[in-house]
Amino acid sequence: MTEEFGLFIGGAWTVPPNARRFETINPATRESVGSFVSGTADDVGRAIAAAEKAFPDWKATPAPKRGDLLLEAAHRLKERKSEVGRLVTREMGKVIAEGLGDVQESIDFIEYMAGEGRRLFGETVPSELRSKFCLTVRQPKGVVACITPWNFPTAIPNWKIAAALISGNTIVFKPASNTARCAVEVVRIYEEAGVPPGVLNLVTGSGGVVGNALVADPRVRTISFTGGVETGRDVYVRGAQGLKMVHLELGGKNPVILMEDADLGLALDGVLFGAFGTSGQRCTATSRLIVHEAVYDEFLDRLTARLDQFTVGDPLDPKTGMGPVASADQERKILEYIAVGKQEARLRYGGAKLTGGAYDRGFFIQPTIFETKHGTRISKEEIFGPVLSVIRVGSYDEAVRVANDVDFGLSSSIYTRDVNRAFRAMDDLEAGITYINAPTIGAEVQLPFGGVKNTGNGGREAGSVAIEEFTEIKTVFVDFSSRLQKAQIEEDGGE
Ligand code: UN1
Repeated sequence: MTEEFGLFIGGAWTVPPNARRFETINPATRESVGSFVSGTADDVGRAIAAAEKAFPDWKATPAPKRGDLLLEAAHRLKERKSEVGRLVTREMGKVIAEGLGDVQESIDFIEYMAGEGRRLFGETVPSELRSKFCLTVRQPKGVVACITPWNFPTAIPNWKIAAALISGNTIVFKPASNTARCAVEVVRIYEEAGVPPGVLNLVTGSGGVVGNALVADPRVRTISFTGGVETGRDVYVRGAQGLKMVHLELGGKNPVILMEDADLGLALDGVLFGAFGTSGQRCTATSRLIVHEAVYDEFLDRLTARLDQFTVGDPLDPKTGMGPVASADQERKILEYIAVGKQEARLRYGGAKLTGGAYDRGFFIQPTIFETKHGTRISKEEIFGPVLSVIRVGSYDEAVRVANDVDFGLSSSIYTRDVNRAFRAMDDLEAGITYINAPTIGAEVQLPFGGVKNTGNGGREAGSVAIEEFTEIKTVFVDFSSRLQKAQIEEDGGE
């Protein structure tokens, strides 16, 4: 029997009468993981009302006390790390080391944000007038919507939830449908930690219904969205109608530049992890390898030799290198791109769905490498799967030109031993994140995360800047002169 879960509204798990349901499945086996309520606009309305009701008291709760709640949540998640990590792997398909990493990233960030409860700094700034004091304070925004993807089913929700909570907001959380079970677990952690009723609400269901209702509702002041570009643009445009703050984290087409002086062994490990970790389903995944011609043939030979040793299979087996892709939908899209690649580029490795035996039960695709010219669709569009486009270049300048000539700008990387070139790359690469001698994935939570161009609309998550998304700045002027003082206007009215 598939276990059934409800919505979490106003501090209680509820199943609305006549609720329609959907199930999530394990992408390695197609076994059912859980059954969830397809939330309606009405459910969203109730969740927003609960969040609105809970807001004044949560706002009034001292931020360090809100931090205590986060620490408790982090503590509980730590105790259950292995169980929740396995759940991530079962429902999303990433290998178990990465399932555990997903949970660890949640723990790290919740702890980090707990500390932010004793900072939430404002500024004090001198006044142009005597006996006057000027300062800023941070205030929560109110009810915020967190709309999250399936590829980091605990970490990305927690990036948003922990930052929103410490800032004093109340939340309606709408997770990706195919990782709804993980979302339930995220909410349970906060529930067990004692989050007051209404402060965190969960409405599962489709983007078309639940997401739309959140975006349309005037009571939701801020929307934090991570997902695809098309949906993100739609959320942004429609959110703009209500003059909402919309924070977007969208796609990537992240390059690794491999220069002729690179440590090739180091780069091999990095490219394998960056391109095929999480089956390439990270916004930060290495999807382009831009290689200097002097090391091109050698590196590709070594890369394909390493892939021959790579096992694709059961993600719960610690020896597996790469698990399935996350869903039938993902499999279809990736195979479509592979078909495009076969038309426009040279297939160097893989390029097929894995079949036979246990593979037939899940969504398994070979790690795939294309050799391509810059400018093909596979070299410019986000694939979000285990497909690496390799591009040959003749110089550093050409490498940077190619790296930058895409619509996205999330992560980027260069392998070189030349310190001057490394620092130049730091300046030259158009991306929110640049790695030197490391792959494009694996950002740490205490640093800002986000990108330029179509990767977003200028905001950053993680790091202490994460609170900017979820706070308003209030400017306060305290005049203790006991008389009317006029800024900008001379005392004697003179010129
Ligand atoms: C994402 O894929 O949207 O930097 C997030 C990384 C992870 C987060 C990725 N820490 O690869």
